[in-house]
Amino acid sequence: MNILYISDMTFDPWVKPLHRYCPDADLFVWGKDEIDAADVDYVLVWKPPAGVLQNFPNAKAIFNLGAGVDALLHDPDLPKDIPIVRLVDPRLSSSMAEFIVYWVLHFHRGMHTYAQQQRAGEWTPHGQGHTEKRRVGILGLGELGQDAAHALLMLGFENIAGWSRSRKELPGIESFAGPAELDDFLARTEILVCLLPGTKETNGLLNAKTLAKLPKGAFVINSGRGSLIVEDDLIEALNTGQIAAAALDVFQTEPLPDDHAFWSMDNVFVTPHIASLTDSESATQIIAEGIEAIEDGDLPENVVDLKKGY
Ligand code: NDP
Ligand code: OXD
Repeated sequence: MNILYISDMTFDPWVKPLHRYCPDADLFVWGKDEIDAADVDYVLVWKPPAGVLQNFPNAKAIFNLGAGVDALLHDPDLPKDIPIVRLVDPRLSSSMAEFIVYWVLHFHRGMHTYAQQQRAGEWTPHGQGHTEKRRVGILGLGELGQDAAHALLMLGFENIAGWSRSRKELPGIESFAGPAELDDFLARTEILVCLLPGTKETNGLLNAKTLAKLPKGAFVINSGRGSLIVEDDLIEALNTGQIAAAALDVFQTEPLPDDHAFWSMDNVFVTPHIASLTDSESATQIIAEGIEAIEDGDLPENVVDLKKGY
Protein backbone atom coordinates (compact mmCIF):
# COMPACT_ATOMS: atom_id res chain seq x y z
CA MET A 1 0.00 0.00 0.00
CA ASN A 2 1.32 3.46 -0.91
CA ILE A 3 0.59 6.53 1.18
CA LEU A 4 1.39 9.98 -0.19
CA TYR A 5 1.84 12.98 2.12
CA ILE A 6 1.03 16.41 0.68
CA SER A 7 1.65 19.42 2.91
CA ASP A 8 3.94 22.39 3.48
CA MET A 9 4.41 21.15 7.04
CA THR A 10 7.33 18.83 7.67
CA PHE A 11 6.66 15.11 7.33
CA ASP A 12 9.01 14.24 10.23
CA PRO A 13 6.40 13.89 13.01
CA TRP A 14 4.38 11.48 10.85
CA VAL A 15 7.14 9.00 10.00
CA LYS A 16 7.28 6.99 13.23
CA PRO A 17 3.51 6.86 13.83
CA LEU A 18 2.89 5.81 10.20
CA HIS A 19 5.46 3.02 10.50
CA ARG A 20 3.84 1.96 13.77
CA TYR A 21 0.16 2.05 12.73
CA CYS A 22 0.51 1.27 9.00
CA PRO A 23 3.50 -1.09 9.07
CA ASP A 24 2.89 -2.42 5.56
CA ALA A 25 2.69 0.99 3.90
CA ASP A 26 5.34 2.61 1.74
CA LEU A 27 5.50 6.33 2.44
CA PHE A 28 6.03 9.12 -0.09
CA VAL A 29 6.26 12.88 0.25
CA TRP A 30 4.79 14.92 -2.57
CA GLY A 31 7.41 17.05 -4.38
CA LYS A 32 10.24 15.01 -2.87
CA ASP A 33 9.82 11.28 -3.51
CA GLU A 34 9.24 9.65 -6.89
CA ILE A 35 5.98 7.74 -7.23
CA ASP A 36 3.77 7.00 -10.20
CA ALA A 37 0.51 8.88 -9.56
CA ALA A 38 -1.46 5.74 -10.48
CA ASP A 39 0.17 3.83 -7.61
CA VAL A 40 -1.05 6.14 -4.84
CA ASP A 41 -3.59 4.37 -2.59
CA TYR A 42 -4.14 6.98 0.12
CA VAL A 43 -3.39 10.68 0.33
CA LEU A 44 -2.76 12.53 3.60
CA VAL A 45 -3.13 16.27 3.14
CA TRP A 46 -3.05 19.60 4.85
CA LYS A 47 -3.79 22.63 2.67
CA PRO A 48 -2.65 21.08 -0.63
CA PRO A 49 -2.17 23.35 -3.65
CA ALA A 50 -5.37 23.55 -5.76
CA GLY A 51 -5.54 21.00 -8.56
CA VAL A 52 -3.10 18.49 -7.07
CA LEU A 53 -5.65 16.04 -5.68
CA GLN A 54 -7.18 15.24 -9.07
CA ASN A 55 -3.99 13.48 -10.14
CA PHE A 56 -4.34 10.14 -8.34
CA PRO A 57 -6.75 7.97 -10.35
CA ASN A 58 -6.58 4.95 -8.03
CA ALA A 59 -6.59 6.73 -4.66
CA LYS A 60 -9.16 5.17 -2.31
CA ALA A 61 -9.49 8.10 0.10
CA ILE A 62 -8.11 11.47 1.04
CA PHE A 63 -7.40 12.02 4.74
CA ASN A 64 -7.34 15.64 5.87
CA LEU A 65 -4.83 16.18 8.67
CA GLY A 66 -7.08 18.64 10.49
CA ALA A 67 -10.75 19.06 11.35
CA GLY A 68 -11.51 21.86 8.90
CA VAL A 69 -11.75 20.92 5.21
CA ASP A 70 -12.39 24.39 3.76
CA ALA A 71 -8.94 24.46 2.10
CA LEU A 72 -9.75 21.19 0.28
CA LEU A 73 -13.27 22.13 -0.72
CA HIS A 74 -12.08 25.36 -2.33
CA ASP A 75 -10.37 23.17 -4.94
CA PRO A 76 -12.74 22.91 -7.93
CA ASP A 77 -10.89 19.78 -9.08
CA LEU A 78 -11.28 17.90 -5.82
CA PRO A 79 -12.23 14.26 -6.64
CA LYS A 80 -15.91 13.72 -5.82
CA ASP A 81 -15.95 9.92 -6.08
CA ILE A 82 -13.74 8.93 -3.14
CA PRO A 83 -14.21 9.65 0.56
CA ILE A 84 -12.69 12.85 1.91
CA VAL A 85 -12.15 12.09 5.58
CA ARG A 86 -11.69 14.86 8.14
CA LEU A 87 -9.92 14.50 11.46
CA VAL A 88 -12.03 13.87 14.53
CA ASP A 89 -9.66 13.15 17.38
CA PRO A 90 -10.29 13.36 21.14
CA ARG A 91 -6.85 15.01 21.46
CA LEU A 92 -7.88 17.76 19.02
CA SER A 93 -11.12 18.25 20.96
CA SER A 94 -9.47 18.42 24.38
CA SER A 95 -6.84 20.95 23.21
CA MET A 96 -9.60 23.08 21.74
CA ALA A 97 -11.60 22.83 24.96
CA GLU A 98 -8.52 24.05 26.88
CA PHE A 99 -8.22 27.05 24.56
CA ILE A 100 -11.90 27.93 24.93
CA VAL A 101 -11.92 27.49 28.70
CA TYR A 102 -8.79 29.66 28.94
CA TRP A 103 -10.33 32.59 27.05
CA VAL A 104 -13.80 32.30 28.54
CA LEU A 105 -12.23 32.49 32.02
CA HIS A 106 -9.97 35.34 30.88
CA PHE A 107 -12.93 37.48 29.85
CA HIS A 108 -15.24 36.23 32.60
CA ARG A 109 -12.68 37.31 35.25
CA GLY A 110 -11.94 40.64 33.52
CA MET A 111 -8.29 39.87 32.78
CA HIS A 112 -8.45 42.01 29.61
CA THR A 113 -9.24 45.00 31.86
CA TYR A 114 -6.50 44.21 34.38
CA ALA A 115 -3.96 43.85 31.54
CA GLN A 116 -4.88 47.37 30.38
CA GLN A 117 -4.76 48.68 33.95
CA GLN A 118 -1.32 47.19 34.50
CA ARG A 119 -0.02 49.03 31.43
CA ALA A 120 -1.44 52.25 32.91
CA GLY A 121 -0.09 51.48 36.42
CA GLU A 122 -3.65 51.54 37.72
CA TRP A 123 -4.82 49.58 40.82
CA THR A 124 -8.61 49.31 40.59
CA PRO A 125 -10.38 46.16 41.72
CA HIS A 126 -13.66 45.34 39.94
CA GLY A 127 -16.57 43.12 40.90
CA GLN A 128 -16.53 39.48 40.02
CA GLY A 129 -19.27 37.75 37.96
CA HIS A 130 -20.59 34.31 38.76
CA THR A 131 -19.96 31.37 36.45
CA GLU A 132 -23.49 30.05 36.85
CA LYS A 133 -24.93 33.35 35.55
CA ARG A 134 -22.43 34.07 32.77
CA ARG A 135 -24.11 33.56 29.39
CA VAL A 136 -21.72 31.74 27.07
CA GLY A 137 -22.84 30.98 23.50
CA ILE A 138 -21.09 28.57 21.17
CA LEU A 139 -21.55 28.98 17.42
CA GLY A 140 -21.13 25.42 16.13
CA LEU A 141 -22.12 22.55 18.39
CA GLY A 142 -20.18 19.82 16.57
CA GLU A 143 -17.31 17.70 17.83
CA LEU A 144 -15.30 20.64 19.15
CA GLY A 145 -18.17 22.87 20.24
CA GLN A 146 -19.79 20.12 22.31
CA ASP A 147 -16.52 19.21 23.99
CA ALA A 148 -15.85 22.85 24.87
CA ALA A 149 -19.40 23.20 26.22
CA HIS A 150 -18.92 20.17 28.48
CA ALA A 151 -15.61 21.50 29.79
CA LEU A 152 -17.33 24.80 30.65
CA LEU A 153 -20.23 22.98 32.29
CA MET A 154 -17.76 21.16 34.52
CA LEU A 155 -16.37 24.52 35.64
CA GLY A 156 -19.80 25.66 36.76
CA PHE A 157 -20.93 27.63 33.69
CA GLU A 158 -24.61 26.76 33.79
CA ASN A 159 -25.85 29.22 31.23
CA ILE A 160 -24.47 27.76 28.01
CA ALA A 161 -26.20 27.78 24.65
CA GLY A 162 -25.13 26.54 21.26
CA TRP A 163 -26.17 27.31 17.69
CA SER A 164 -26.01 24.74 14.95
CA ARG A 165 -27.78 23.74 11.78
CA SER A 166 -29.73 20.93 13.47
CA ARG A 167 -31.25 21.00 16.96
CA LYS A 168 -29.32 19.20 19.69
CA GLU A 169 -30.53 17.44 22.83
CA LEU A 170 -27.61 18.02 25.17
CA PRO A 171 -28.16 18.05 28.94
CA GLY A 172 -27.42 21.49 30.38
CA ILE A 173 -26.96 23.18 26.99
CA GLU A 174 -29.68 25.26 25.37
CA SER A 175 -29.91 24.51 21.67
CA PHE A 176 -30.64 27.12 19.00
CA ALA A 177 -30.87 25.93 15.41
CA GLY A 178 -30.83 27.49 11.97
CA PRO A 179 -30.86 31.08 10.69
CA ALA A 180 -34.27 31.82 12.25
CA GLU A 181 -32.87 31.36 15.78
CA LEU A 182 -29.54 33.12 15.31
CA ASP A 183 -30.70 36.54 16.55
CA ASP A 184 -32.16 35.12 19.76
CA PHE A 185 -29.00 33.13 20.34
CA LEU A 186 -26.84 36.24 19.89
CA ALA A 187 -29.08 38.43 22.05
CA ARG A 188 -28.60 36.14 25.07
CA THR A 189 -24.82 35.65 24.61
CA GLU A 190 -22.23 37.61 26.62
CA ILE A 191 -19.21 35.52 25.62
CA LEU A 192 -19.41 34.26 22.04
CA VAL A 193 -17.30 31.28 21.04
CA CYS A 194 -17.00 30.64 17.27
CA LEU A 195 -16.39 27.03 16.31
CA LEU A 196 -18.15 26.87 12.97
CA PRO A 197 -16.48 25.47 9.86
CA GLY A 198 -15.63 27.78 6.97
CA THR A 199 -18.38 27.20 4.37
CA LYS A 200 -20.42 29.28 1.90
CA GLU A 201 -23.16 29.64 4.55
CA THR A 202 -20.88 30.66 7.41
CA ASN A 203 -18.80 33.11 5.36
CA GLY A 204 -19.12 36.57 6.95
CA LEU A 205 -21.76 35.35 9.41
CA LEU A 206 -20.40 37.73 12.03
CA ASN A 207 -20.73 41.20 10.53
CA ALA A 208 -21.92 44.66 11.61
CA LYS A 209 -25.54 43.48 11.71
CA THR A 210 -25.02 40.28 13.68
CA LEU A 211 -22.40 41.73 16.02
CA ALA A 212 -24.94 44.43 16.89
CA LYS A 213 -27.34 41.71 18.09
CA LEU A 214 -24.96 40.78 20.91
CA PRO A 215 -25.41 42.66 24.18
CA LYS A 216 -23.15 45.74 24.36
CA GLY A 217 -19.75 44.83 25.79
CA ALA A 218 -19.87 41.18 24.69
CA PHE A 219 -16.71 39.18 24.04
CA VAL A 220 -15.78 37.23 20.90
CA ILE A 221 -13.52 34.18 20.77
CA ASN A 222 -12.87 32.87 17.25
CA SER A 223 -11.01 29.62 16.78
CA GLY A 224 -13.24 28.30 13.96
CA ARG A 225 -12.22 30.05 10.76
CA GLY A 226 -11.25 33.61 9.88
CA SER A 227 -13.85 33.63 7.11
CA LEU A 228 -16.65 33.65 9.71
CA ILE A 229 -15.96 37.29 10.62
CA VAL A 230 -16.00 40.47 8.54
CA GLU A 231 -12.84 41.83 10.12
CA ASP A 232 -13.49 45.53 9.42
CA ASP A 233 -16.89 45.20 11.10
CA LEU A 234 -15.33 43.55 14.14
CA ILE A 235 -12.70 46.31 14.35
CA GLU A 236 -15.46 48.91 14.28
CA ALA A 237 -17.41 47.05 16.98
CA LEU A 238 -14.26 46.80 19.12
CA ASN A 239 -13.64 50.52 18.72
CA THR A 240 -17.16 51.50 19.74
CA GLY A 241 -17.24 49.11 22.71
CA GLN A 242 -20.06 47.04 21.22
CA ILE A 243 -17.53 44.24 21.55
CA ALA A 244 -15.39 44.70 24.67
CA ALA A 245 -12.56 42.40 23.58
CA ALA A 246 -11.78 39.53 21.24
CA ALA A 247 -9.46 36.54 21.27
CA LEU A 248 -8.71 35.58 17.68
CA ASP A 249 -6.82 32.49 16.55
CA VAL A 250 -7.90 32.42 12.90
CA PHE A 251 -7.99 35.17 10.29
CA GLN A 252 -9.10 36.02 6.78
CA THR A 253 -5.42 36.00 5.77
CA GLU A 254 -2.91 33.81 7.57
CA PRO A 255 -0.27 34.61 8.67
CA LEU A 256 -1.94 37.81 9.84
CA PRO A 257 -0.40 40.60 7.68
CA ASP A 258 2.19 42.78 9.47
CA ASP A 259 0.14 45.94 9.01
CA HIS A 260 -3.16 44.46 10.24
CA ALA A 261 -4.98 46.56 12.84
CA PHE A 262 -5.53 43.56 15.12
CA TRP A 263 -1.84 43.45 16.05
CA SER A 264 -1.91 46.74 17.89
CA MET A 265 -5.42 46.83 19.37
CA ASP A 266 -5.21 46.49 23.13
CA ASN A 267 -8.60 44.78 23.30
CA VAL A 268 -7.59 42.10 20.79
CA PHE A 269 -5.58 38.99 21.61
CA VAL A 270 -3.96 37.34 18.60
CA THR A 271 -2.72 33.75 18.47
CA PRO A 272 -1.26 32.17 15.30
CA HIS A 273 -3.82 29.42 14.55
CA ILE A 274 -2.72 27.25 17.46
CA ALA A 275 -6.00 26.75 19.31
CA SER A 276 -5.72 23.02 18.71
CA LEU A 277 -2.83 21.47 16.84
CA THR A 278 -3.06 18.06 15.20
CA ASP A 279 -1.19 15.42 17.16
CA SER A 280 0.52 13.14 14.63
CA GLU A 281 0.51 10.15 16.97
CA SER A 282 -3.20 10.07 17.80
CA ALA A 283 -4.17 11.28 14.32
CA THR A 284 -2.22 8.48 12.62
CA GLN A 285 -3.92 5.89 14.78
CA ILE A 286 -7.31 7.25 13.68
CA ILE A 287 -6.26 7.42 10.02
CA ALA A 288 -5.00 3.82 10.21
CA GLU A 289 -8.45 2.76 11.47
CA GLY A 290 -10.01 4.58 8.52
CA ILE A 291 -7.68 2.83 6.08
CA GLU A 292 -8.49 -0.52 7.67
CA ALA A 293 -12.22 0.15 7.27
CA ILE A 294 -11.75 0.92 3.57
CA GLU A 295 -9.57 -2.13 3.02
CA ASP A 296 -12.37 -4.19 4.65
CA GLY A 297 -14.86 -2.70 2.20
CA ASP A 298 -16.49 -0.34 4.73
CA LEU A 299 -16.81 3.41 4.78
CA PRO A 300 -14.49 5.17 7.26
CA GLU A 301 -15.95 7.44 9.93
CA ASN A 302 -16.12 11.22 9.50
CA VAL A 303 -16.46 11.37 5.75
CA VAL A 304 -17.08 14.97 4.69
CA ASP A 305 -20.51 15.80 3.31
CA LEU A 306 -19.52 17.69 0.16
CA LYS A 307 -22.97 19.28 -0.16
CA LYS A 308 -22.90 20.72 3.38
CA GLY A 309 -19.21 21.60 3.04
CA TYR A 310 -18.04 20.17 6.37
P1 NDP B 1 -18.13 19.65 13.14
O1 NDP B 1 -18.42 19.39 11.71
O2 NDP B 1 -18.16 18.49 14.08
O3 NDP B 1 -19.13 20.74 13.71
C1 NDP B 1 -19.53 21.86 12.99
C2 NDP B 1 -20.70 22.50 13.68
O4 NDP B 1 -21.07 23.68 12.96
C3 NDP B 1 -21.95 21.60 13.70
O5 NDP B 1 -22.64 21.75 14.91
C4 NDP B 1 -22.79 22.17 12.55
O6 NDP B 1 -24.20 21.99 12.70
C5 NDP B 1 -22.45 23.63 12.66
N1 NDP B 1 -22.71 24.31 11.39
C6 NDP B 1 -22.09 24.17 10.20
N2 NDP B 1 -22.62 24.97 9.28
C7 NDP B 1 -23.62 25.64 9.89
C8 NDP B 1 -24.56 26.61 9.45
N3 NDP B 1 -24.58 27.07 8.19
N4 NDP B 1 -25.45 27.08 10.35
C9 NDP B 1 -25.45 26.62 11.63
N5 NDP B 1 -24.58 25.70 12.10
C10 NDP B 1 -23.69 25.22 11.24
O7 NDP B 1 -16.71 20.37 13.19
P2 NDP B 1 -15.67 20.41 14.39
O8 NDP B 1 -16.39 20.76 15.63
O9 NDP B 1 -14.83 19.19 14.38
O10 NDP B 1 -14.72 21.62 13.90
C11 NDP B 1 -15.24 22.92 13.75
C12 NDP B 1 -14.21 23.82 13.07
O11 NDP B 1 -13.18 24.18 13.97
C13 NDP B 1 -13.45 23.20 11.90
O12 NDP B 1 -14.22 23.17 10.72
C14 NDP B 1 -12.25 24.14 11.78
O13 NDP B 1 -12.59 25.21 10.93
C15 NDP B 1 -12.08 24.66 13.21
N6 NDP B 1 -10.82 24.19 13.82
C16 NDP B 1 -9.89 25.13 14.20
C17 NDP B 1 -8.73 24.74 14.82
C18 NDP B 1 -7.77 25.76 15.30
O14 NDP B 1 -6.67 25.39 15.75
N7 NDP B 1 -8.09 27.03 15.27
C19 NDP B 1 -8.42 23.34 15.05
C20 NDP B 1 -9.47 22.44 14.62
C21 NDP B 1 -10.62 22.87 14.02
P3 NDP B 1 -24.85 20.51 12.72
O15 NDP B 1 -24.34 19.87 14.00
O16 NDP B 1 -26.28 20.76 12.75
O17 NDP B 1 -24.33 19.82 11.49
C1 OXD C 1 -8.01 22.25 11.80
C2 OXD C 1 -7.19 23.40 12.04
O1 OXD C 1 -9.00 22.39 11.10
O2 OXD C 1 -6.05 23.25 12.51
O3 OXD C 1 -7.72 21.15 12.34
O4 OXD C 1 -7.60 24.51 11.82
